[in-house]
Amino acid sequence: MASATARRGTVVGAVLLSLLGVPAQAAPRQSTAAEAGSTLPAPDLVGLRAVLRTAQRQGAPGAMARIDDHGTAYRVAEGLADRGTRRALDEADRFRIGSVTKVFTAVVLLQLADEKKLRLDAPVNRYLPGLLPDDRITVRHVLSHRSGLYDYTHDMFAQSVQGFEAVRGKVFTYRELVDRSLRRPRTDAPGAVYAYSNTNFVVAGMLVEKLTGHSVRTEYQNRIIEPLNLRDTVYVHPATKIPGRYAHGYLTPDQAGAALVDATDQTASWAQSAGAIISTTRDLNTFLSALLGGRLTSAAQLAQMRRWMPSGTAQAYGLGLRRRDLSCGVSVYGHTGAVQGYYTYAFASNDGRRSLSALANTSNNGTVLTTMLGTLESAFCGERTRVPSGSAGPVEGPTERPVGRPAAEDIAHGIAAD
Ligand code: HEL
Repeated sequence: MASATARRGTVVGAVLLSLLGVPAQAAPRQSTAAEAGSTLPAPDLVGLRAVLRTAQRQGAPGAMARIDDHGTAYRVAEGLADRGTRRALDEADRFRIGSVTKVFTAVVLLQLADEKKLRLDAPVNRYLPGLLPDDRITVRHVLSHRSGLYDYTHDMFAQSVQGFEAVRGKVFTYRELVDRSLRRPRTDAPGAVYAYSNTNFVVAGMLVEKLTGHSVRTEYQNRIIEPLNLRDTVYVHPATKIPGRYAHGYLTPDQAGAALVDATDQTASWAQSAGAIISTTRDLNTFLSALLGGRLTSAAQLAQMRRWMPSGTAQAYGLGLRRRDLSCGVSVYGHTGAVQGYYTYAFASNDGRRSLSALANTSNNGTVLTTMLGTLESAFCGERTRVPSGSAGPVEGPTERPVGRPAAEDIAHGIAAD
């Protein structure tokens, strides 16, 4: 299983309640013994490699994962970082993490709550007067995707390649993005239901900038990146290049059989505080371990992040944080990301002592996205949930669904299946 190169999957020992307006079903979930971390089964590295190879067969040029477990790092990578040069994907490669950015943005706001500069149940309009058309929309609604604000990316990316090419060089102000959302009716009353919308985390970015007087870039840097020494984590918006060593990202066109589009260079301005951070698997594991380990916010604010709303099959959403309930009964906490060319999974155990970050360098390929969910099973459930080689199911199957339409993922409208 282990070999000398990261591409072959080197295994290396490394040094390393309802008072707040939340409905009853959102009460914090009790941890099980298995979630305590120390009782987790050993990671299944053979199964992990099989998942990555399957993603590759299903259309990802490359796929990789890193598990950090009580100071030991396990790295597995398959395939290519760059189809042009045929350079192998490597764990040192940076990539666009998409909506995993939302966890960073939420952490900054919860730190501001710790500093008494922000109240989660205050209306957004208290801090950004006149921004939203309804004074009942609170900061908590925004961070839990219950604002009812329409997701402007539904229109923007209705056609994947054309939509992307139209914005890849554009620079938007936050207000322009919010205005795009407000041109459409709101989807629900404030607080009514969970409905994922990037608009929420654009508003969150505006709150960060208003309350601190600094750019989100400065706040990510000072509050998270520097304290945790995340050397490969950068926010370069509106620059289009990923600095240093990076994996290229390949967008899958909507038309079956059309050539992949290299989507690496873009402003990611449509995403900004909702999805424009660049990082590595190592840094994401460090970040989530620190968050779940209680080293980024007070225990009280972390508990707020972990007040769950159901958000689909075997998953729930807190404040900028997803919970996924795995087949072995273990729940893990983090986020997923889908930005053109890159699918990311970044999750940690209840105590933060085991973390998994995984990348497939393609997007708009729902089969790959669903397959990559298997990295969580391998990392946290061990061998018991390994899908046998050659069996039916997501792990060996060809692309059976139209591209861009994952089966069981929690995806914004117009992005994937209902
Ligand atoms: S979608 C998600 C994921 N989130 C949301 C956000 C992010 N990413 C986006 O909103 C990007 C949408 C366009 C992506 C593009 C592609 O696949 O490259 N798709 C299309 O253009 C489809 N027509 C809920 C999956 C998350 O996990 O939170 O990241």
